[in-house]
Amino acid sequence: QRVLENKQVAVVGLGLTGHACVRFLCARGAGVMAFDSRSELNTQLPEKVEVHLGAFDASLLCRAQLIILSPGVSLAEPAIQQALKAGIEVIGDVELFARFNQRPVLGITGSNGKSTVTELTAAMLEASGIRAVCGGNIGTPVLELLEQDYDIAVLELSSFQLETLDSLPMLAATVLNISPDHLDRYADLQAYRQAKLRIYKNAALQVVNRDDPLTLPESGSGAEVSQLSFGLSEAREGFGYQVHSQLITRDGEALLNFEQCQLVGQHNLLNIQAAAALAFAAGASEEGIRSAVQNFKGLPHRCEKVREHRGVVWINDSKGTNIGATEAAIAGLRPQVKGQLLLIAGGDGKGADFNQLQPALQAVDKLICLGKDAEQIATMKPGALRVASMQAAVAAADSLTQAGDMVLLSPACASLDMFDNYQHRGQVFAQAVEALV
Ligand code: UMA
Ligand code: ADP
Repeated sequence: QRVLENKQVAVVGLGLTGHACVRFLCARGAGVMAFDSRSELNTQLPEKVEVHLGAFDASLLCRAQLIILSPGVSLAEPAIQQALKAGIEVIGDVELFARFNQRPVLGITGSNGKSTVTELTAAMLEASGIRAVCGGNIGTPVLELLEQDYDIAVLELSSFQLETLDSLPMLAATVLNISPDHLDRYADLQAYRQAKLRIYKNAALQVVNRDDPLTLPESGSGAEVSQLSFGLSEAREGFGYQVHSQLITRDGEALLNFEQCQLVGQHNLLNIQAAAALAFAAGASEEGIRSAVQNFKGLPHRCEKVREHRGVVWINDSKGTNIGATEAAIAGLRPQVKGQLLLIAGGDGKGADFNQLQPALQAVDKLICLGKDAEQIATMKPGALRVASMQAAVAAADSLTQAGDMVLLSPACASLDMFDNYQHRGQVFAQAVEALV
């Protein structure tokens, strides 16, 4: 704790992360300067915190001895680059957590499935009598965990959080999959992938997806580290799947039957295996793992059924915020649809190339697009509709459907062009669907 006392620390970005950092640093006697590029702040900070709003001022930032960068602020930000050049250390909140945390950690990253695997892993541990907490990108800033009572922290880590993390030892870590996302912050897919692979750096066990070679660490790194794989194929070692019996296996032995799980779709078959691999590494029991999976209903806004009305099923996958997630949702749900599948998509595409969504759209009968990048997505399917609001999207879908059809909201885009966040987008969708009844 003495390390922070009287140290001048700059907190950059005053969202969830920044506020947690300010509280943590103030409690440990640091002198805190707080920066946000917004011109107004609608939250209260302790009086002794020096707040600077508006464009980041490098000369002010350079007065700090340590900078804690929020994940939403890019390391490439010119003022941050200037501070780095001046020799000031720049870290993220997870690195700060690493320097104070003394309890075991499991780490989860990937383009999709992170929150599902994080929650499921924690449920498996809890069902095995191990107290687990979830934190990180899932919504609870990691520093807040330090005050809680638990045996193991299960951390969802985004590529942004991993960029500024160096020294967090983990019992096990996984990169679930890599598909294009956040290309407005990275030069290309490889740069994004490199940020994600950082999660393996201090992990005693690397849990990799053998169906997605991009999740494998670069050869030569960490040769002495153990590695385990999961995948859709049968496997004598690690985790696997027997299609004919629907059994998920561990080292070739039956672990649980996928038919008895409430999660559906191939992507969840992988999510379950990854969670089991992590939970075993942290001491969970087979029985705990089985019962947790069987009871796990999935998280809100992830392929969540809103309701059935006039024989039409309405699904909210508002958390489908990139092309890979929407592809998985279409592939996972299509087998359940007797009639037509309608997709509502669009929002802020974050620089994605929507040509990559085109093959998946062949399994969709009608496409309804909204938001900033509606036009780019609409050109991927002949006859696509463009609408101006979620209410209009739901009304259009309602007029086009009959019993046996399914309407899926899986935007393949971030929500911030039209909504507060993905939860808000999902709520507006659900309300519009309820209003039909
Ligand atoms: N800000 C600036 N300048 C900038 C960018 C942002 O000043 O250039 C300010 C904003 O004005 C705002 C604050 O920074 O006041 C927001 O900070 P932030 O964007 O880092 O967000 P937090 O509220 O701190 O939430 C972050 C994660 N958000 C992002 O990475 C964008 C949350 O993940 C996470 O739950 C939270 O920390 C706790 O760890 C959300 C997310 O969208 C769910 N993550 C992305 C994703 O999943 O795709 C990576
Ligand atoms: P994340 O936290 O990485 O955004 P979530 O668990 O919240 O992931 O799931 C978001 C969406 O991504 C889901 O609704 C689904 O459409 C898709 N998804 C979930 N797991 C996977 C996976 N393993 N592979 C591809 N897509 C997935």
